[in-house]
Amino acid sequence: MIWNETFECMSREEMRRCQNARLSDMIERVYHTVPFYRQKMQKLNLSPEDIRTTQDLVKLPFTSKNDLRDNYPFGLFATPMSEIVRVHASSGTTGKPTTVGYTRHDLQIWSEVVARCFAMCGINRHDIVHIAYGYGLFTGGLGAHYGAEKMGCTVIPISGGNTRRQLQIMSDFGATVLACTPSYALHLADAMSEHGYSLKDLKLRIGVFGAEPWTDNMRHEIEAKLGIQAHDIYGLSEIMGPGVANDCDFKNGLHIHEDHFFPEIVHPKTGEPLPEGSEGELVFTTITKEGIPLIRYNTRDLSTLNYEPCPCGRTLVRMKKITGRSDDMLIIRGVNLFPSQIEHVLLELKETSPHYLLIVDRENNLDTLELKVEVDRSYFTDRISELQALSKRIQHALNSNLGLNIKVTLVEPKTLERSEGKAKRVIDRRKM
Ligand code: DLL
Repeated sequence: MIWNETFECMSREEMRRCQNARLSDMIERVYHTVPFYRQKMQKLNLSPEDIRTTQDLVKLPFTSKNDLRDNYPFGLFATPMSEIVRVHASSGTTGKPTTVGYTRHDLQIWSEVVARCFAMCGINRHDIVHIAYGYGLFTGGLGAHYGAEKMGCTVIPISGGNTRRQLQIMSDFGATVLACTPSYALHLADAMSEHGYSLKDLKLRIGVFGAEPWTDNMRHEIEAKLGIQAHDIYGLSEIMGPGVANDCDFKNGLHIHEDHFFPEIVHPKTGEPLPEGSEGELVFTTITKEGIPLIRYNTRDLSTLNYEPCPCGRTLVRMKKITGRSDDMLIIRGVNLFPSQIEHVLLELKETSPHYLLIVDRENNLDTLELKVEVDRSYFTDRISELQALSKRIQHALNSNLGLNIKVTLVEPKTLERSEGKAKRVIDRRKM
């Protein structure tokens, strides 16, 4: 089933026309409502008339996560707060999250694009959709929820955590679709036998997995263990949330809803737009969003664009499964984490020095984190109880700031390896 044939199967020519018209409207709007963009354009001697087609976009600079941080919390919103009906947030590079706001119209578009994604996966209104993405400031839970409801599915808004209960509800309610991170899907699959479930207790047929990088090997493993078709859903809070792109039955790239999110691939070092087929940073311009329209937002995700027609019938451009990031952002159990956020927390604590090493691993398909941190010389002691209390305090500070449980191991001053160049702060041992 194709959810919206008009937009998903347009000719290239029609799509360009649609994108150009929407882009001009958006530029006109933000020029008059968002001082940040107006000033940028004025500095470059550009007026809205200079940006009429998607090809003109190169005249404008990129927008980054830092720009959102510098305008925290609502400085980039393009409508009065009375028009904003929802706010979400995701990790920033330091203490402040990046915040996004949605008008009612934005929420309608978000539901539409998620419904399109679900249709690409083969989901229909008879499905019972178990949503184990987190609900809250994270966009995963509510984003998937509204899309599934729009489609008319029966939604189980279970949110994340509590594996035993997830299995029980999935089995008792007869869920046919599972939506969660791919690593959690594998964890659920592996935990089945321990909790007394087998595949015959579940009616699952489709999985909608995203929010973190995963490989086709993981896809095959999940499909075999859960007896389902596993699909990849991509998105990010800044652009909308889940639903920016999704793969169809052919699983050969994710169709981008380019009538709402105009994609470019640029060179990670020079920022130059790259020709079709080259790998680079994925950049999006939102051409219909009202709450917080973003111009040339650099996601730092690495991918490739493919404009070849797809056998599924959709003409929407496809992005290759994300192959990595051009910055140091980690995704831990679906939560985005920048090492600089850890540093930020450590700097607030006088007992520690900012010399640390973060070790990321995966146990039973769940990410684990260990932080080795040097105790400041003036606080170093041989008393085990004092050290234990200190590591608890650090763990608590990390948890309340980052929302992640991190095992803290204190080490003596000057024991972590110093590097002459860029400090090595992270060892990622996860195999995907
Ligand atoms: O993770 C939105 C989302 C929720 C997508 C549920 C899919 C499903 P953020 O927390 O802002 O938003 O994180 C966005 O996560 O820039 C990518 O680095 C990564 N990411 C999201 N989906 C995928 C995916 C949500 N399918 C960041 N494959 C993005 C690889 C993904 N990475």
